[in-house]
Parts: sequence; C-alpha cells; structure tokens
Amino acid sequence: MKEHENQCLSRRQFLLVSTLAGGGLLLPNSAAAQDSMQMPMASATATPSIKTGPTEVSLRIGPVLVDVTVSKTISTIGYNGQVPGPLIRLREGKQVSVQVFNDTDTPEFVHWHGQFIPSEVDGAGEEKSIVVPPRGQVSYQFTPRPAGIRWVHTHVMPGSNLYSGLYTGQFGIVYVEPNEDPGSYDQEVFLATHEFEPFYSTGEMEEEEGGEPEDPTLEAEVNADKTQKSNGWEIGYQTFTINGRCLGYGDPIRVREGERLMLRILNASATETIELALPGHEFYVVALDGNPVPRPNKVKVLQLGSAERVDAIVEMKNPGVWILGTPMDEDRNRGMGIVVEYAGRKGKPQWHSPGQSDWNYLLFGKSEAATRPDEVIQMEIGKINGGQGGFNVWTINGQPYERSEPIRIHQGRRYRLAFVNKSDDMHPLHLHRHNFEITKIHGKETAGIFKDTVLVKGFSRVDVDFVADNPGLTLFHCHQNLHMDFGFMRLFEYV
Ligand SMILES: [Cu+2]
Repeated sequence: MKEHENQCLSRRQFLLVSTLAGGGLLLPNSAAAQDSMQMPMASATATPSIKTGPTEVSLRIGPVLVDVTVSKTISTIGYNGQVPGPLIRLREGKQVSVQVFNDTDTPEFVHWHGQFIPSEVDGAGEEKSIVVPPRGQVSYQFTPRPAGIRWVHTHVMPGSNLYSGLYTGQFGIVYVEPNEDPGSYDQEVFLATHEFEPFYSTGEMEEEEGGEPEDPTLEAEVNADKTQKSNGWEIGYQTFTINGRCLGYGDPIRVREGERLMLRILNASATETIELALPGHEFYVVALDGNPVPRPNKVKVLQLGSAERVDAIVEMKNPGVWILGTPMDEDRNRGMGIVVEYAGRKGKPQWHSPGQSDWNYLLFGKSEAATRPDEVIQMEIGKINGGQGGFNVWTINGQPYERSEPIRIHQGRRYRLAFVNKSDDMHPLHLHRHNFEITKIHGKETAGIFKDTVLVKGFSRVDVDFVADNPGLTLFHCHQNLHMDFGFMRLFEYV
C-alpha cells in the first residue's frame, strides 16, 4: 500500500499563512451564502444572483455520526460534523481563504475536484500538494474557477482499508457561482450519492458492471490470454444514500406543479457507477461535470461514474409522490433514492422501472470533429487479475503507477488521450486541474462536451483532448478507488 507517500511538509510550512485558533464552521462573509449553507441541501432554493461570495471557508475533518435511517447510524469521518459536508458556494474568480483543521490521527489531503488551481492547493500527494497533518491545521488561498458544480473530497488513498479515503464521508458539494447566466429554473436542489458499509466480495456480482463490450475484438484478445488468474476483490455496500440518508428517511424534495426543478447531482462514491430515474418525468440535461453542454437533451435515465456531476432540469408536470432512485432494485431497497413530493400530495412514493437506459454522452455533443490535437498520447488500460492480496493490478501501457515515469507535456499544446480499455470494467477517468473535451466515443466523433471525469465502458475506446494551460504537476487517475489505489494513475509533468 502506498498511502501518503509524497507528503510534503516543507510545502505545508511554505503555505501556512495563518494559524487561526478554533472555529470549525464555514465562515462566509455573505449572508446569502450563509443561508444557503444552513438549509438542508434538498430544499435549498435558487439564489441566482449573489454578486459576492464567501472569502473564507473553514473545513474541519473529524468523526461524524450519520443517521442514515431512524434506527441505523453510521460512524465515519466527515467535514464540519455532517455528511455530506456543507454546501460551499463560491464566486467564480473571487479569491477564497481556506482553513482546514484535522481532528483525526491521520494525515489528510483535501482535493478541490474540477477546479483550475495550482498543484500546491489541489490536494493530491502525487502533485506535492499541501498535507493536512494529524491534529493540525493549514491555511491557503485559491481563486475558484470555472463556474459550475465542483466538489471537495479526501484524496487519501485507502488501498485495502475500507475505513479510509472516499469510503468515509469526507466529501461535499462546491458550487462555483457563475458571473453570468445563472440559468432559468424555479428551485435548485443539490444531491450527493454515497454508499456506506463497504465489504469485500468476489467478482461474480460485478460481472455486468462494464456493460456490453463496445469492441468485441478487444474482449476476444483479452480472453485469449489463458495465463490470467480469476478476478480479484470487488467492493459491495450495505447502505446506499442520497445526501446522507437512505430512501424514505431524509426530507423529500418538495415541488409544485409547473415548477422547473434544477437538479445538481454528484456521485460521491468510492467505487460505484450509478443510474437514477424519476418515474413520470424526464431529465433535461444542461451541464456535465458543471460545464454547459452544446446540445442540452432529454433522457429518462442518468448515469454517473464516481466523481461525475450532472445538471438537469425536470419539469414538474406529473403530480404525485415519486421515488427519484436507481433502477437497480437491490440498491434502491438499500437506500439509493430520495422522495419527490408534489405540494398537496400524500401517500406511498411510487416507483416504475424506466426500462432500458438511454444515457449516452453523444446525445449532448456536437456531431462534428473537434480541433485536431498537437499530439496523441495512447493509453491502453490493462488489468492483471488477482495480484498481491487478491487485488487486481491496473496498468496503463503495461505499467502500474508505481513503475511508471511522469508523462512530459508542454504548456500551450493540445493533447489527445486515446483510451483503449482492455478490461471488462467501467472506468471514470479523471484529470486534475484541467478540463478535457470528449472527441471520440466508440468510433464516433463529437465536440463541445467539456468534463473532468469521463466514464469509459468495458472493452471500449474513448478519446479526450486537453490543452496544457495550467502548469504544475497534474494527476490523472481512475476515480474507482479499487483501481486508482492499485496502479491506475499517471502523473503529467510540464517541462
Ligand atoms: Cu477504473
């Protein structure tokens, strides 16, 4: 296990600009922002025109008890005494001072996922970011950008320890308010999905996970290798939650007929890809990973890999009491859902299967070729079954992270990452500190979809382009912890 291998204490001292005593709560200087943080996330109303944002944010890492149902409490680690952490509304381009207090006995990394900020404050050990020492505190500043739904989460690599990293409750939604175009909707609701009580399982139950192979020749090639052992450990969960509650136990999303509901959804899972549907309604998807899509489109099923976000408007035109939840019955019965209740309607929440998923990134992109890259970087994703301790080892171009060299890139160049997934699993592939543009999926060219995490299906090919415009060490990895922690990472180094 290679936890915390790159902690950089000198960097911490360099960045330690203040030593505030006490104070564990978020301390925004804007009343509007403060209100938004004190409201339960499921009923936060739209605040489309805050012209200021908080100048100070305080995060306190410590033990939390999460009442997922009336009779079940999860003991975990979280931010500011709650799971998810408080909704943090920042203003695009307005510098914020961050204080992080660590009330635990382990060093922590706090990663600001999806923001174009310096490596020092991005919150990843491999990037030599500031480390939050056990029982210690750090302070630093950054300027939030770009606008849209981002998030903050621990970047400690749990490895085989299911009480660490993203298996805990250390995550929260960050919304960077745009300076222009707040959007058109009546109510805004932030939702974060997360699973608790992880356990090790054998691979069989996960076999369907990668979906239908997009390229059967890749599958045939991999299956021809008879030296492979059987699949290693996978993770299952006892408890599924949205905003820290199992289905039926939190506040419902309360709506009125005729209202336009803006859902801003984050999958804060350590390992799971999820789907969500709302019977009798469609999702009008307007942004992916917080970035407006060129072609907003309607779907009946949303799909989010770990770390992905979707902004979707739902026209509330089918009065009743409904379940917004996963189509997977077992997971929904374990909590993955939230009740949507129209005003004046009572009764048992209704669920109907949405049928076949219609989710496809291509629905939201332009049907044309994107700008040509200056350079193509091939990334062949491989899996070595059942390595040390029964864990699969993940490789890029045949090498796990531990044996790899950083990939050297030049400022100003446009790089195409050409993924060839020679494994049966789906991978939510994340690039730190940059966005990328999806340019090709399963042989079809597209343009205009900008994301920081792309879900690559089993035995498939996906291309994404990024412009090297934010110098500093930049981590690339699969956001599935069981993959990331066992080899599935690369470091980009500007030269
Ligand atoms: Cu993966």
